[in-house]
Amino acid sequence: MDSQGIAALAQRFGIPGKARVTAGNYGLAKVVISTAVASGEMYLHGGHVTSWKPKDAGEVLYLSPNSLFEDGRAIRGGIPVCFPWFGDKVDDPAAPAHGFVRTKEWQLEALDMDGERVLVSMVTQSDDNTRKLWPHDFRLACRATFGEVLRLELIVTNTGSSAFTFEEALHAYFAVTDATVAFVRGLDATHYLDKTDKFATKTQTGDVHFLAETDRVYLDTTSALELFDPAGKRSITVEKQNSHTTVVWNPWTEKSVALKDLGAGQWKNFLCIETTNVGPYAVRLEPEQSHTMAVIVLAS
Ligand code: TA6
Repeated sequence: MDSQGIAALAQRFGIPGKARVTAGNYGLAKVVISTAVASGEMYLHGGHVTSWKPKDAGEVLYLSPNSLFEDGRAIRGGIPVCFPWFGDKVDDPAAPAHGFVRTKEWQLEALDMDGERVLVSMVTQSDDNTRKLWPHDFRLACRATFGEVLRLELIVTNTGSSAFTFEEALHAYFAVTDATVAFVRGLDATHYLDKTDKFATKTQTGDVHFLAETDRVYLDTTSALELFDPAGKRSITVEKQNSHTTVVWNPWTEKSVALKDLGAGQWKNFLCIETTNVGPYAVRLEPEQSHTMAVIVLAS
C-alpha cells in the first residue's frame, strides 16, 4: 500500500490519542495503539499482531530484529496467522508453509474503543491466487483487543457452496529473557507428536523444559498454560477458546542460524506457544458456517 493509501486509512480509522494508522517497517501499513492500559501494533500484512505491552509490564511478544517485512514473506515473531493448513501442505510440499494468509496484505475493517481497550479488526478472503492453492471460498477476520489483557480471535467463514476442512494456528512468539531456564506448565500427562522425532507420539511428564530443539503438537488439550520466565522474573498466562491442540516450539541453536530472519542466538529470546486446531483436530465447515478460535494473554 502506498503512502496515500495509508494516509486515507489514517483519516478514516484513526482515533486521536489512542490509535493511528501509519507506515511501519519497510513502509508496510500498521495500526499503532497507545492508551492508558496498553500499547500495541498490528500490521495489515498477514493481519499480524507484532507487539503488545500492558501498562506496568515489558513487551510480551518477541519480534526478530532480522525479520523481513515484504510481500510473500511472513513477519518473524509476534502472532502469525496460519491458515488453511499448518506446517507443510501434506499434498504439495512446494506450497507455502503454514498456508498463505500470513504473507499477504489484509484489509482494515474496524478500529473501535471499548473503555480504554482498542479493538482492531482485519479481514482477508479467498481470491484467484488462493483458489489455485486451495479450491475453496472463505472469509477470515482477525480481531485483536489490546487492553490489560490481549485477546485475539480468528473467525473463519465458509463463503463457498461446499464444505471444507481447515487447520489454523495463532502462532504466538512470547518474549523470554532466557529460554534455557524458562518452562511451560499445564500440559502434564498430555499426549503430543514430537516433530523432532519423526512425529512419534509421547506423553508429557510435568512441566515442559527446553534443553534442545523442541517442536511438539499437544493433542486433545484445551488447557490454559503458564509460561515461566525466571530470568526475566515474569510469567505469561495463555488461555484459549475453541482450540483442541497446542504447539510448543523453540528452534534452538542450529535451526535459529538456518532461519535467516531469526539469526544466531535469537533462539534464547522467545518461546512459541501456539493456539491451534491441527491434524485430527482440523475443523470442518459447511457453507455459510463460521468458527471462532481465540487466545487470551495475561502478563504479570
Ligand atoms: O510451529 C512450529 C513450526 O511448525 C516449526 O516446525 C517451524 O517450522 C516453525 O513452525 C516456524 O515455521 P516458519 O515457516 O514460520 O519458519
